[in-house]
Amino acid sequence: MSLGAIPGTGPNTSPLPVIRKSSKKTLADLPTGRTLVMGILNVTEDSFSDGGNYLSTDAAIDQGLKLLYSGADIIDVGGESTRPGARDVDPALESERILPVIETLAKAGAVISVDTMHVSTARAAIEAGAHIINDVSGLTYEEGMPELIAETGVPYVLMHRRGTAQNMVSEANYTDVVAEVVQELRQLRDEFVAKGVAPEQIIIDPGLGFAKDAQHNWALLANLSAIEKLGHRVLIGTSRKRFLGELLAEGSKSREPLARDAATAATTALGARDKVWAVRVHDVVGSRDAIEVVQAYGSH
Ligand code: PMM
Repeated sequence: MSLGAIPGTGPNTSPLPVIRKSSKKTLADLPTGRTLVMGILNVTEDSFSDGGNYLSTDAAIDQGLKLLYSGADIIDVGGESTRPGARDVDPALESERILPVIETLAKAGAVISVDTMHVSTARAAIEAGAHIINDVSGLTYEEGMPELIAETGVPYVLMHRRGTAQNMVSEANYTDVVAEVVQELRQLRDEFVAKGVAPEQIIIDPGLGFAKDAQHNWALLANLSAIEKLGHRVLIGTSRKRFLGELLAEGSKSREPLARDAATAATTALGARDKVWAVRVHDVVGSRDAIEVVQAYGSH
């Protein structure tokens, strides 16, 4: 039996496809009464769990449509891997990878966010129909990004990260991770607002796994209310991340990324209980189901 066929593992969590009809087209049509699900579409060769799977435009569009019809509220399209040690991708190549995918998925009725750290890519993506910019660069954001976000008025995911993909592992030093992340996010937010970005445009993300070890991630996940106190919508990204692999390790062998989806859905349930705005995940069905469970539970 292949790993993907075992119930509860990988993208084939359900033995039958789950289809949730989607007709939304704009940000304003997104549901407001529950945590949203952002499906991950990495048009990259080296992302840690799905690198190389969707590098061709056709494969990426196919996967985007699968995410959409399995219930993703937003599709997060990225053309550059952000994992520790990842190589920088030239913004021209990044745009070449993602623009045709964005155009097609936006026409198909998807709300699109774009995972990019580059101002030129973000601008081109917005022109191609993207609705949200998701920037993981944190404290090292590219010059001109606040001005672009102010000018276009699009929602902007402001994520916490110290350092770059090359050196962020050595930056994971905190005395009080929750207080320091909140403080650094507040400073960043204030810089963006000072440059003309409206506070309502900003979505805050604690950046789990970015310059954070497993204990830092758990502390942040257990204290989302401290992040929410900044007064913005909150997004979290736990999907298949290393801290889940370490939690589920057998001996010294970390659980494989594709077999971390059930644990990811559990973190979605935790986030939904804390009323986060959205979760960024690979396995959309597992997280949509988890959110429904939390909603039913909360209504009694
Ligand atoms: N994680 C990854 C990439 N982009 N964006 C946001 N806002 N938050 C995250 O936690 C985040 C992100 C890394 O995961 P991937 O390589 O599986 O896409």
